[in-house]
Amino acid sequence: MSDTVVSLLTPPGTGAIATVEVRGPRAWELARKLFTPAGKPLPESPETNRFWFGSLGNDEVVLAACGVVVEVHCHGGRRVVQWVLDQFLANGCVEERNPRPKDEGFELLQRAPTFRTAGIILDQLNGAFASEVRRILTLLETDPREAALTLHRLAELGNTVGRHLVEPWKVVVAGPPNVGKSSLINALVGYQRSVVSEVAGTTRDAVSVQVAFDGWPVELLDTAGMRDAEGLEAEGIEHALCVLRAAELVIWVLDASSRDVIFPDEKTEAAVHLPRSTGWVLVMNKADRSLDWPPNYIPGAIHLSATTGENVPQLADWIVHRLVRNPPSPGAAVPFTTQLIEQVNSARQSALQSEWEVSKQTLLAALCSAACGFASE
Ligand SMILES: Nc1nc2c(ncn2[C@@H]2O[C@H](COP(=O)(O)OP(=O)(O)O)[C@@H](O)[C@H]2O)c(=O)[nH]1
Ligand SMILES: [Mg+2]
Repeated sequence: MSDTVVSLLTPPGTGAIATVEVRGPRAWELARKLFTPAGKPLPESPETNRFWFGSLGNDEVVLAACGVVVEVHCHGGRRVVQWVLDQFLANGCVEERNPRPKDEGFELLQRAPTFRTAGIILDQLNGAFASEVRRILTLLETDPREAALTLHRLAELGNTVGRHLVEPWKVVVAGPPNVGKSSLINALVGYQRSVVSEVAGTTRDAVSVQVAFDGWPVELLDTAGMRDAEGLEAEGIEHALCVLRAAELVIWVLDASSRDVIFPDEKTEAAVHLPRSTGWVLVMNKADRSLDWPPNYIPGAIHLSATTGENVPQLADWIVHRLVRNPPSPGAAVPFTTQLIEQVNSARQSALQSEWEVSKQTLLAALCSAACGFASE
């Protein structure tokens, strides 16, 4: 039985470029047999951090190697890819079809919307998650309480940051009509994107825009004003309610220049059935034309002006603070796939109930899921 495995790392189907990975003790030997370099012959053993141009059959490819792993970057047409796979299969490799988390990690890396989240995924592909899990496994033997604490922190990072390395947090801007919701989104984004109008209630559809605050991906969603209305507006409001229910954070905007401030109250929350975990931020907009409010009239509200930009950066900082209270330090472990997040949560749950053996087994399974080949060693 062969212990050298060939697999397609890029998603199946036609693409511009495909990556075929060969992993195992014969990987380099087979690369040397099948690959014709454009320049000097390949060295006897692979050199890390180098790549070679050349060809495999008629296809021009780039070869990269690291330890027992060789990558062939070839043209992405289905037939070319199959042909490349076939060459390695014909030479005794076995094909691995099930994508491993490492591949999932690479896929996530490609989809990461910011350098910050890409950096976190890369840290995990370089073994940060695996080594932290190993450390916890050792702690489970020597100091279970410390293990439980460490697991708790790891699970928290998964549930907050881990879930948003690719998918943005949903932050909904809501409130009565004409308070400056669309203007606030524009101010946050820094360019004109939503419909801004003098007429109350013109944002019929929720308009969304994706931004990065401090490197964290955030989708800002505009909503129609919350009020009783008929016809088209009523439709917009129904849509807004749906958007609100999906929110991770709601920025409720009030108009500091008007006596008619409308708070989100229990009725609003009940009406939209917001999950308890949804956070709220109160904003008093139009600070440039603010009435003379007594100090702290609305406790915790951020006074700002979408028009002049006053305190808008502070709101962005506040949003980040609410979404990511404890950001991971550079190189820290973060459960980075849905499966790993679930496994770590489940291991934490077992540790909380002092079911140390179950916790250990779950972590071992997570370690197995996260086995990142060359990266985790
Ligand atoms: N003076 C002042 N006017 C603002 C401010 N923000 C928005 N407005 C004005 O308020 C009106 C309604 O704004 P809009 O963003 O469409 O409100 P929305 O209905 O809540 O989306 C527009 O005329 C805006 O120019 C602000 O900070 N200061
Ligand atoms: Mg609007």
